[in-house]
Amino acid sequence: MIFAHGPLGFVTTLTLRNAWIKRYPKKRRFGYWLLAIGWFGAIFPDVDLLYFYLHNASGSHRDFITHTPILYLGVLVVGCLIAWLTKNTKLLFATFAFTLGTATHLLTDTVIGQIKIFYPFSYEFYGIADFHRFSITTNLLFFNFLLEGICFFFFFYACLRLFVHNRRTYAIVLSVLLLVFAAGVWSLMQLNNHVYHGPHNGYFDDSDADGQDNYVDLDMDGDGVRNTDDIDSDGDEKSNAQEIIENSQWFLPVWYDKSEGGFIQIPERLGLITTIDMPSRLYGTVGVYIKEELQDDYAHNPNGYVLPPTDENFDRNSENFRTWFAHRGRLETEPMAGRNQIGDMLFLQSGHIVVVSGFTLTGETLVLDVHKNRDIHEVSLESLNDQVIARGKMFLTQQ
Ligand SMILES: [Ca+2]
Ligand SMILES: [Ca+2]
Ligand SMILES: [Ca+2]
Ligand SMILES: [Ca+2]
Repeated sequence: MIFAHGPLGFVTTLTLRNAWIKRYPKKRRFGYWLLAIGWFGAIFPDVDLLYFYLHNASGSHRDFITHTPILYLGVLVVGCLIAWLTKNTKLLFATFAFTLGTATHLLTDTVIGQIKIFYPFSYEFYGIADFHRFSITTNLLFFNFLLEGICFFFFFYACLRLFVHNRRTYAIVLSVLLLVFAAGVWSLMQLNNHVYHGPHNGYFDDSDADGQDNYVDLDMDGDGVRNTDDIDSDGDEKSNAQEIIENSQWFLPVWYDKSEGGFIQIPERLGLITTIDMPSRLYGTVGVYIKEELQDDYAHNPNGYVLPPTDENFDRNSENFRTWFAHRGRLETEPMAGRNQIGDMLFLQSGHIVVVSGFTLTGETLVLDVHKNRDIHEVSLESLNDQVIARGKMFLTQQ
């Protein structure tokens, strides 16, 4: 969940507020404080985003202890203990409200993401994506935003019950709320047709059970061959080339992210796409994670990288891509000399990047073209009227 953490914390804390008012009818005001604390608790785990965006963007912000239940269990135990020793019921209720809020945050984060539920006993991430049902995993964004909408609806509904006592106003506001909710669901269904639905390789899973999650495992299927050298990186018995051909089709109805990864990448997290993010997402579907490849290379040889891994655009930079290909001996700067292969990243004269996604029967190269000024298409390279100035060979081996 992205937006509705606070409202959900508020709504769930209503139960505590009611319990408080029942017990202390004369101290109603503190009931409102409990709601505010519930709201605060529900957004608190994302405090690690500050570290991520302001200091170091090289990992996942969900890797931090602030996204693990153990921290808040600790807060609950310590808070209750102090409240019990000092006989302070306000502190007791405040502790409950805060930890209830954090619990709703972690729980709803398992909808589109995964969290380390059993940390520090296990470093594994768990979430709804673990069900591995295609109908679920490809519609997670829809479920997520439907859930966000429901949370917002109940939040406004609760506010209505709390603060509006005039029956006529109540009826009008409730009707508006229902209309807005219905319009929101309809818009979401439309949007859902234009966001990325393609397969993903269980980013936080550990396919080969070697203790390294897929997204940091440079040999994801554990067959001893590095992802970028492996014919079948994710070990699902379909070659990378075959999967690139198939998976590039998932991009075709997607809308371009006109903010170019802006608004702290929320449109992108919604499933819209930019030119620079398309290759990473496409390679990710076969089990090759560019960000981690680049990080690994940077650790050995930072020469040529224009942005460091701590920059959030480290893996969203054309020059960094080129540097990585060059360091691995896979950058061809006289591209007309060789042959295009599936998965090649082509750097065009205009600065645009495309990925080779197929060939026509007559041998023409087809590329996945994600461009801000046109619909996302799979087109013949020739039709782009743009010269290839460099070719990055993503996969060494072809079928
Ligand atoms: Ca692994
Ligand atoms: Ca491998
Ligand atoms: Ca393999
Ligand atoms: Ca495969």
